[in-house]
Amino acid sequence: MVARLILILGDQLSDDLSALREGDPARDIIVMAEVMGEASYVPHHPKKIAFLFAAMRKFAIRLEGQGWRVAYTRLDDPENTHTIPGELIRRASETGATEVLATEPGEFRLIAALEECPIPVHQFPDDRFLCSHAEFDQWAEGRKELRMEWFYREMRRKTGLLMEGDQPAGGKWNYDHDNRKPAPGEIGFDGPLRFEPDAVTEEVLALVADRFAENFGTLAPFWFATDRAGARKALDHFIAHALPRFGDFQDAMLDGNRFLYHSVISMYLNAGLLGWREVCEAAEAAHRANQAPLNAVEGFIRQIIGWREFMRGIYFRQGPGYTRMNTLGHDRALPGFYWSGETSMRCMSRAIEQTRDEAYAHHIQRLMVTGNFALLAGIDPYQVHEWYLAVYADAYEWVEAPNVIGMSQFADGGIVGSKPYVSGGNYINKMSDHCKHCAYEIGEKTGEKACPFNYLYWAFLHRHRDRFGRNPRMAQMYRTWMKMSDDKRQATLDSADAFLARLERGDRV
Ligand code: FAD
Ligand code: DLZ
Repeated sequence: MVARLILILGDQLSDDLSALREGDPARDIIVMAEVMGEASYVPHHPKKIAFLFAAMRKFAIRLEGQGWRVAYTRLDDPENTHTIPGELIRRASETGATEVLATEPGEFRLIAALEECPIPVHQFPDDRFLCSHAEFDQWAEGRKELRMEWFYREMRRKTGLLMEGDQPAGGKWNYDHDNRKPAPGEIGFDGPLRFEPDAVTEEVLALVADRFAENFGTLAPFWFATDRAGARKALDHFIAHALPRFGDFQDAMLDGNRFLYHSVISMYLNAGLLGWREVCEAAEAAHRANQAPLNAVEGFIRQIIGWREFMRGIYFRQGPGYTRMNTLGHDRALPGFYWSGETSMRCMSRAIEQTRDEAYAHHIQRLMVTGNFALLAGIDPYQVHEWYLAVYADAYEWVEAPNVIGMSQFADGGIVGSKPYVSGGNYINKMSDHCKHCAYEIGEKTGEKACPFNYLYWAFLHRHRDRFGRNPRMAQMYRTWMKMSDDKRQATLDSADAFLARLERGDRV
């Protein structure tokens, strides 16, 4: 029988991949390829590239150990065509294969490239997720609004996670109310489990250091797990040492602590080294063994079977045009300090520095610091999207775009969220200790010394009053704005204009 090719992409490193289930080790040849087409469609963080290449190389070795033949292309292979379709064509001509089995990629760009490939590519659903495209569409059909909370309850019922019969454990679906504590003085967790690079990883690190030296982000020290066993250890470490306090301080930020009680497993989940079910079951087991409280475990499981699946559903339902949405008409260029960290706003510089060093920032840093600033300052959402896609080790379009275009920038006009996530400096001050170290004054509302989030927030509301003024969830804020004296409102708008002019001139802000 003629051999077939089985394509495995860098974020498809799972034993239970649909394309592998369709294949036959005695007949088929697996194709894996490090290509510039994927490594440079945005300037990925070097840690992200190194993580994926090392994990891909080790997954190829694992597959060979299971009896598969693997045609693996290294980045520096002189024959490398540097695109995924190019590598499929090359391997087909080497082996005589006439068809390809693939699992659907997580990005429309690559789905289209496979559809256009001269060799027929059968794309099987990526069933490593809980909710299929058809199931999400069925749930969404006919609803006036798509809200994560309703979707999440369906997923709880479907999985039986934290369920007692048909009722949620503890009597409530959602314990978020208990999960908004400000930054604690001390953190009793040393952060994610760190791994020493082995020989395979060292070789990749040398390659990445050589080829991607210009990209934003530091490569060393490199501490990620790069195989399934390591990723599982990192998960177990989180469950044992951080999960119990995950809920309480989920929204907190600290100037001197980058991870607080977060799991830092998104890059492993998204590359396929961990699966949603084992992660959620490990958390649920900790709760059943009285090792983690319900508010923490419910909050954690909601992120995975709720937000993560919901975001994927939105991406695939909205289609390829989603990343270009710009409902608010924002068009300012992304400020240079997103790439240098050189800003006097302490919360921003800390979030960007840690992004540069770790290819990681936690949810509230992404949403309420760098995302909030971009939205308040009216930055072009497509440029914001490209930045997030490049700088985080967990970033793939299916999950990054709905978080950025939808949740963070409101560029989709309310498909993901019913109101924009915007705040003045007070929120950041309440949830963190950054403001104590900041060059700006959090207590000042106008003028050069005032925290820019303060006046940009009101200027944003004012600018978009026609759109948001009648939103019941924002009515209180508009009432507060209208209660201010004319002079105060004018001073606020003047401060915002002056700041944005400095930003556009490229002055340090
Ligand atoms: P934890 O806080 O420990 O949460 C546990 C897990 O829940 C995460 O590992 C992740 O798999 C899942 N999760 C939590 N929130 C979300 C969410 N909103 N959407 C999807 N999954 C979620 N997440 C990505 O995986 N890739 C991205 O490219 C990405 N871009 C984002 C951009 C913006 C502007 C925002 C606001 C959020 C983004 N997120 C993204 C969601 C979230 O910030 C990260 O999943 C989380 O910070 C990863 O860190 P963690 O593993 O420590 O998560
Ligand atoms: C992100 C990424 C990078 C940096 N490099 C590769 C690569 O060389 N080969 C590969 O197969 N996949 C890579 N990826 C992951 C793909 O970009 C990802 O599969 C698509 O964006 C779909 O999610």
